[in-house]
Amino acid sequence: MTDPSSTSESHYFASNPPPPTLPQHTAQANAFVKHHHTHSRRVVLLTSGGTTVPLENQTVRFIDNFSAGTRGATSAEYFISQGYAVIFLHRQFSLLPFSRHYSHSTNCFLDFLSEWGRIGEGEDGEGEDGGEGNAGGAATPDVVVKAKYRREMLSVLRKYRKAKEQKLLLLLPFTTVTSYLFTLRAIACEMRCLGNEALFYLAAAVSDFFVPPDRMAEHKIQSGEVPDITTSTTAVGSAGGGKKLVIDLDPVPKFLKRLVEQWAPEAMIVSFKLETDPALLLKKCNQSLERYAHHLVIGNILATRKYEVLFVEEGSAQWVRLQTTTNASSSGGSSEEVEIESMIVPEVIKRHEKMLLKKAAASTAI
Ligand code: PAZ
Repeated sequence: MTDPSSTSESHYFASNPPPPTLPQHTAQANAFVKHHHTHSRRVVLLTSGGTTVPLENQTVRFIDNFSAGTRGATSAEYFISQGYAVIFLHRQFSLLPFSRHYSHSTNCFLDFLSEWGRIGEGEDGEGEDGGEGNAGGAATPDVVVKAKYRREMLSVLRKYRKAKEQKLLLLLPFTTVTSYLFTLRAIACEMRCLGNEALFYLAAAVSDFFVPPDRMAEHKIQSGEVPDITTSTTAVGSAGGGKKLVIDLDPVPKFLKRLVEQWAPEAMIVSFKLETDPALLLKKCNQSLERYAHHLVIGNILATRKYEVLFVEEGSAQWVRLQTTTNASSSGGSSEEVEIESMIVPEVIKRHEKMLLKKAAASTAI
């Protein structure tokens, strides 16, 4: 009997246009994978951020979700520090590894800087250059990092440079759910040569629904007009005489099954599951494991995702929690805060290593 998910997935790829960036991103992934394969380095495909669902072909409006890419960008740094090469498939303009410490924060990055030699610029330490300033007055002052941020920034800078020099990070952006899925499929196929050295860490918040192309409005939906009845995004008269935008979405086929069974059959696959109702979390994680038969589901609740996550594997469920409930999100300032990804990533790697050992033992036993 034909698996219905396989036909809906084939239909999805046949009926939606691939992103124009696909050939370039595939070639980049190919070169990256080859490079690290020859250096016997493990590679993780890490997805991060939210996908959009466009409502118009020439997109003015789209549906989005909350994800800023914190989990993904933070995890990428820990994978790199553990010797993995990272393909970072991320929502365009979401947080990036390393630069995340100084972007999207409450501080503008300019707040970390001061002019070299200027004294008494403000009450929060500006001008405190440790006595090295050119108070004598050079013609063009230099821009320097404020003393109180230097240690932390130097540490981030060194890690970033090392990752760049060793080519450990490949940044591939997406925006829509369709471009995400096309790119995920293409990269997974490029990674097949890595066998079980490949790891998938799927932290992106991917839309479950989309507007299929045959029902997509070409131009900006006009609030004053009732569009063609055949379009899915249809403005109709409401009971009150005003206009209502009714959006008719189709389900996105479940791709995890395809990833596990066909695109990356030997790799270790870790998915994330987000819920808002704690009573549902374990059940949904178990359902996901049963349905897709992959290795690990990491469950998290929207409100507490920065402090605790639930590791769910076949036959076991285990909470991983931070000791304190301090907000560990990046502020660029203190290095004291512990990020939960510093606990998640080593736990995932431990399981990856176990899987590699098990497979190695099985192949020598044959
Ligand atoms: O991007 P972020 O750090 O704000 O959020 C991370 C997350 C909650 C999107 C991620 O941990 C997650 O659960 N991703 C999968 C979501 C899902 O499809 O259920």
